Amino acid sequence: MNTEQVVALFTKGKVAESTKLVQESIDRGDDVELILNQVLIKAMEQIGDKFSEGTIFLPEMMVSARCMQACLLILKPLLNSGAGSSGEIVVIGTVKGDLHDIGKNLVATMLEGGGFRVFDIGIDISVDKYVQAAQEHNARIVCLSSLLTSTMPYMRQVIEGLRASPVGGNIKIMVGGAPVNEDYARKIGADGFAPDAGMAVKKAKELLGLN
Ligand code: B1M
Repeated sequence: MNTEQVVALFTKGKVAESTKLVQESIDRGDDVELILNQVLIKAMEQIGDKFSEGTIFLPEMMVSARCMQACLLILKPLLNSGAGSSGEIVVIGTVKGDLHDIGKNLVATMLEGGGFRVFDIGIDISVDKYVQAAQEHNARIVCLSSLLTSTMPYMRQVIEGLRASPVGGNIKIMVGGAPVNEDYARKIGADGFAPDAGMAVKKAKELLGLN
């Protein structure tokens, strides 16, 4: 299985063939993290580049997302192997105006695998909803995801809203998503940034002094 094959199947919306390829790769004993990071995520990046170049359009990006989600369903039990439960509570969501959830779902899966209790509050999440969820679930960490340069600034509003809320003193806030970086995270007042799902687990543990 290689990235080009996956890009070709994804952009044609071939869900069954895509999942078959992933299953065969697992059955051959290929490393699950390599399948995820070196093939599937790389394929989605190339699909994004093709969209930017104008060689594919929104429908292809939408069917690609469907294929990716089906493939991740196969990988999920293998990624989510459980590394001892801390039981610490994380609330995660994609910020208002942003509908991208594949990366956010992956971060949620990996955090669960890392022993956290995760409440995924979905996409297009307003400041009020983050605050409400953090209070309701008594969260120790709130994770914000943003995939669009146009929705990144909203993360600052969420951070300010959370800090000003009654639970503000008790929570750590982490941010991530393709256009986000460490500098930006610091600038908007986040406690932590993670470039990918694996690092999100490490960062969450570090912020709570677990390990
Ligand atoms: Co969209 N899209 N999209 N899209 N899309 C991007 C993001 C884009 C870069 C493509 C491109 O043009 N090259 C571009 C954004 C450009 C920009 O902002 N400058 C873009 C655009 C423009 C758009 C629309 C505006 C297109 C349009 O309508 N004209 C539109 C916006 C809709 C909206 O949100 N309001 C749109 C729509 C869509 C689809 C619905 C078709 C679909 C999303 C489906 C879904 O999510 N259910 C889609 C897709 C699939 C993509 C690309 C191709 C792939 C994203 C993805 O799933 N990657 C994407 C291209 C790209 O990212 N290069 C693109 C795989 C995923 C595993 O990676 O999400 O990065 P990622 O998550 C990673 C890390 O970022 C990190 O960990 C994850 C796992 O390792 N991470 C976190 C993520 N969240 C985190 C939170 C944390 C920590 C780490 O908290 C602590």
